[in-house]
Amino acid sequence: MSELIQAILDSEEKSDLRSFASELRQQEQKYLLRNEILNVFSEYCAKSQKPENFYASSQLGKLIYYTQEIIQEDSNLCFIIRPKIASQEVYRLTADLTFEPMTVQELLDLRDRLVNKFHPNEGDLLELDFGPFYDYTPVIRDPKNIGKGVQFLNRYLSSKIFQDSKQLLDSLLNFLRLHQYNGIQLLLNDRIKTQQQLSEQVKKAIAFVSGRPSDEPCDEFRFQLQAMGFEPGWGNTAQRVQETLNVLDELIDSPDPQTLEAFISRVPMIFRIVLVSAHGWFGQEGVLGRPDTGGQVVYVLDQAKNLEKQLQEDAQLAGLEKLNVQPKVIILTRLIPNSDGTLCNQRLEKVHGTENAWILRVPLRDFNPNMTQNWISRFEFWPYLETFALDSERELIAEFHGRPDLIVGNYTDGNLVAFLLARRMKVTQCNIAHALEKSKYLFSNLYWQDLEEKYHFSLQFTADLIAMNAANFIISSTYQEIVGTPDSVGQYESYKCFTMPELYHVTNGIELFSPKFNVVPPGVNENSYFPYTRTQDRVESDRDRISEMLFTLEDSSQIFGKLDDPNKRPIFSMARLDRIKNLTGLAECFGQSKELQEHCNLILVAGKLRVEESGDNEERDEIVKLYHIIDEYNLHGKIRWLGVRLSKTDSGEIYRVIADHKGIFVQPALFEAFGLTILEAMISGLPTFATQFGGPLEIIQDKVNGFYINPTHLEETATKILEFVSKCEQNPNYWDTISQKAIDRVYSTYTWKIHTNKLLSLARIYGFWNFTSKENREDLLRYIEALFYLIYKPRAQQLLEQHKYR
Ligand code: UDP
Ligand code: LCN
Repeated sequence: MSELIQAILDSEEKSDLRSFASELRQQEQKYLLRNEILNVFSEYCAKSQKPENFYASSQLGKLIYYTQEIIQEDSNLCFIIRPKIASQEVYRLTADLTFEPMTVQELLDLRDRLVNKFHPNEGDLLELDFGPFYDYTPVIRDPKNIGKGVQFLNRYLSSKIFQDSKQLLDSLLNFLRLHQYNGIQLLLNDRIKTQQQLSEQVKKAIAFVSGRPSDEPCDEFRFQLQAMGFEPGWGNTAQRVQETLNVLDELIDSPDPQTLEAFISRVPMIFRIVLVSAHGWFGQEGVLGRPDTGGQVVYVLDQAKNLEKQLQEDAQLAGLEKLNVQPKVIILTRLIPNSDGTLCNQRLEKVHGTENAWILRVPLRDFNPNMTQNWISRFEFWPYLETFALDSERELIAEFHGRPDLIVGNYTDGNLVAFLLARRMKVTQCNIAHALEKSKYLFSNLYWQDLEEKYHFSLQFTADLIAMNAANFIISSTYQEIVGTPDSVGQYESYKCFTMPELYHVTNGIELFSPKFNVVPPGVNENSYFPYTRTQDRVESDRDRISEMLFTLEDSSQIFGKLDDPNKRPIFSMARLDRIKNLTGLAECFGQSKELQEHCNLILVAGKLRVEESGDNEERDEIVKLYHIIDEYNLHGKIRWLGVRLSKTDSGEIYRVIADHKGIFVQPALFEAFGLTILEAMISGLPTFATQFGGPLEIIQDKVNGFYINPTHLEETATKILEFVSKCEQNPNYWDTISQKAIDRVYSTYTWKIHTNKLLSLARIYGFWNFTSKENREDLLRYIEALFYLIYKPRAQQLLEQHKYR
């Protein structure tokens, strides 16, 4: 960047820079974000009659393109520049046009001064820096490989085997001797003690099994293998055993990443998994659409079912059936005594359609019953997590008759509990964010003190730092969840460097280039959500009932609005009623476009219809706002608002019925971390218009299998939808083409089979990596513990005090 800046200063663009800087100084706002910077720049270009391509062709335009933020202090301007993904440079532009680099500390101090929270005495403020702990782990170099941690590790480990085969093969041998199931030894026994023996015996065993019929069950020759040093776990048939041994043989002789991955993915080492989803209503019926209960619950339930299936398949292929191996998956959540008709007050609930997957609900310790007996917002949940983890540990050990093999956390609270459990039980920890609130709320860290009463971000962001650094690996649904796009910062990236004025400065909050990050997107439940054209799998009476509910049924207790013309093309959306989901924005976009109203009806499935029924601030505000918009634009006769909570089958059928009517799905969120409704709509065959802010950018390929919208530009969004509608009116095949492409996209890229395979292979390779690298994480974990006890816990205690009087 410094060359680019120098080039500007040395050229005639210097005077443009001067005038633009003066333009910036005249802005009322002292803190400008990217969008605002671009606006000021285009105003400047218009005013000074710059050629149309000035932004693209000039050096200054380039600088502006890379600038994420500009902060003004006195006559200085601080440019926060992101020259490439996951990197940041900061410069001060002074009044006499000198550019000086600034340190991270100077930037954080400047931000503090901006909100009048600066403490000039050095050493007044705690500085958090996780950088040194990553010094001893290998890091990815090229930002485009971020999120492909496992490929990187495989490459790294196999090259290590190649260079230093003695040490790594020793580790591999010890690793293979480690595995047991319920006290039964797997893979290797004491007859194989050295690397040399391993290599010889593998060849012997290959020769032995290759002489047997390929489909002979492994039990028939179990004792011969045992005598050679091999225990169960190599395969269910002679052929499978031979294949596995061949892969090992190849790994010993000529290691490469694919062979390593192929071998480790076959090692039977995971049988018991915990998925922690602590807050919210976690159940199988009647919970969705409530505040805090949305995609995460859908995701975890589907993941549990599919993990069980995959573990069973793997155990069967490994030849462990006769050992009575029964993989078990437990979803750990809180028990809510006042459960409002749901099963959230039940300790144990079997997951439908599984043999051994369970929801285990552990109550919060008794405190003010107004809090602990009821649902608690995720923003208020922090004081209860430590004791919840302690109590859960006992219950998990009882349920599993031992320790689990893998603990997966979900969302900040679940990830913190996963950290506490994994630390105590010495188990591999995996994190899943679903959404990191930090990027959802603008300036949430800078103004944390003002927001504290409502959101308690000081606890949430501290918990995030703890859990993401402690995790052995992290899976994200998209690449941009980690490091954003060329012009926007990623969710994890936003934890790299930030200030929490008067609490701490984070100078290096997370290593984005660490192989711990892996992109593993979720799938969609293919039993509930499938293409509308699969009529043989649809139930006619359901279709008629849902159709009536969507378009004509009059029932003011749960449906608002009567359509003047139910035959118009439906624009459909379904989401929880919170601010970020922005259903009100969609209603407003529809309200402002008379033309859209001429062609279409708007149908929303959104939580509740009445303010009195909601206990959530944001939900109440959104309900009021939606009524207001309907009146303001007089949308009566053109909109239906369904305040219903649908069963899984009904929610699948609803998309299909909309597709029967050649409708479209719109997801208008101001920001969406991933967006399961988008997958659901697309697999059903609905042309989908989704926000360009967040995950949908990776799910949809614009104009190929769906469309991006900018939900802050209402007119532009309406025009995009109208363009599509009129294209379909001229050529009805157009709707079918996009519909089919949407279906294909989901089946090719977003299935639970792909997800679970990848997740399990990650868990295995990270298990092996932890074992072989003997990476000493103890110093990192001690640092993290100090944060937990010295920052998190006292603040949680304070919040608990406040809860006394709720
Ligand atoms: N959902 C539902 N009823 C509602 C609202 C949402 O069944 O009233 C379901 C929806 O089908 C999807 C999930 O809740 O499976 C929402 O997931 P998404 O990832 O779109 O958003 P989140 O709520 O997690 O932010
Ligand atoms: C939470 C969200 O906000 C959504 O974007 C995701 O799709 C969901 O969790 C599942 O990961």
